[in-house]
Amino acid sequence: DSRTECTSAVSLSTRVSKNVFMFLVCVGGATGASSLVYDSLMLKHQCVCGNAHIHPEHAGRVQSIWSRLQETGLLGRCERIRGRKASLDEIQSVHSEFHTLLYGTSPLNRHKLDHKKLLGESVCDGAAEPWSNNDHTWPRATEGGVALGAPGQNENGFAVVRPPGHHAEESTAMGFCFFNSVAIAAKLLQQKLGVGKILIVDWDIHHGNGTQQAFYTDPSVLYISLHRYDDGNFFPGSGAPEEVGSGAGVGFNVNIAWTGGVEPPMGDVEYLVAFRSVVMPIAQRFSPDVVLVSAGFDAVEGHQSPLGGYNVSAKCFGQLTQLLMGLAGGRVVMALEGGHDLTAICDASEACVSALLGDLVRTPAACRSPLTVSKHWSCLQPLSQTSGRSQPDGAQGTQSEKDEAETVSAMASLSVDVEQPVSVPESTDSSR
Ligand code: X5A
Ligand code: ZN
Repeated sequence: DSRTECTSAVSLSTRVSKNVFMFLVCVGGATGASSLVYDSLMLKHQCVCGNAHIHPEHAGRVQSIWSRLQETGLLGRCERIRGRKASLDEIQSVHSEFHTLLYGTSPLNRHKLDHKKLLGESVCDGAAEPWSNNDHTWPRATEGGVALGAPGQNENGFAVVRPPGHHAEESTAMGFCFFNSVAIAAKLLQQKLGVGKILIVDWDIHHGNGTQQAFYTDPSVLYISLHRYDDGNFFPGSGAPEEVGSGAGVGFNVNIAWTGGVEPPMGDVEYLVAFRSVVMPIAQRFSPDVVLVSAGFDAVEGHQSPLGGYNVSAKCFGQLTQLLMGLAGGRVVMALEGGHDLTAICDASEACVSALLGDLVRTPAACRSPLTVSKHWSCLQPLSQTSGRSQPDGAQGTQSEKDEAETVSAMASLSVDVEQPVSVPESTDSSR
């Protein structure tokens, strides 16, 4: 069971005190705005060993991304949202009281907990797992921030947050995760802001076992994860395609579980095809009110096993972002999960924020203008409208025609070799 390594992580983490942040994620601003969430408080979460470079999940991750967004001018084009601390009650929308107090309060506050268990030996065993935190950063660095509002039409956002959350279960911290930020955001959107249906897309290379657990019986939250599975031999070991939800939630848990290792590694083609053939059709039928993305970037080229192994390009995640923006009236809110190669996570974050801002993702010239061949192929009509942040609303062409055109366009812009579908031109009056 590949979760074993995690068990040691958890037992270690219960012996040390920590500062865990829960920053989130939901945005609300002027119509059409893109928002970014970041707070330097999140830099304080670190191992007591103080040896940041042996821990892949370190403060430099979010610092680098934030710098990149600044340097590229993307930051200046977004609204900045400051998170606020989550209340213990809010965290308990997903986590048990014990877990919430254990990771979300000062050691001095933990009167309900077993102090021997908590304050026993405080060690870093040198393993490449960061959990423990430094009491010196107390008390400011506690629970982190939480939803500020539901995004409106064409509002979207990107939360540059750490630590990640999607592995955190009701009462279990694992895989660098303590509180499940995205799951908490989804609960709060529903409970406090009256949002109905929420789609969570999780493209971190690891299965989001915590998120799956949180909504396994819930038909109002559709969880779709793409992850390296390898028949259960890749961390965390869960995420089989047979795990489809239970009770009222049957069908609302979708595991796109890659198997077959890394020879060859999965890449842009597989991710685009999965979106085209599974993610988007299901998502369109579900018709969510808001889309949350557990945006881990450890599937991006530059990450080796066991923290990666795939070859998806950073740009591809921009394309996937653009596809998701066709859902929920463009209300797409992304939160960083895993990924530790700084170049890769900066490139991918840049691509996603750029897509959220509506920057044109290149489409083939043959499809772009009404004066080209698209005039003679009605199936290409929607492509002429894909610039800007909104997707076509289906006035022309069937959904599957639109999907096809979008995938072809996305692949063309990524310069991957795909066989173009061979078909006969439609009758001459089809261009009307
Ligand atoms: C969030 C994330 C990876 C955990 C791997 C543990 N965690 N070996 O990517
Ligand atoms: Zn991951």
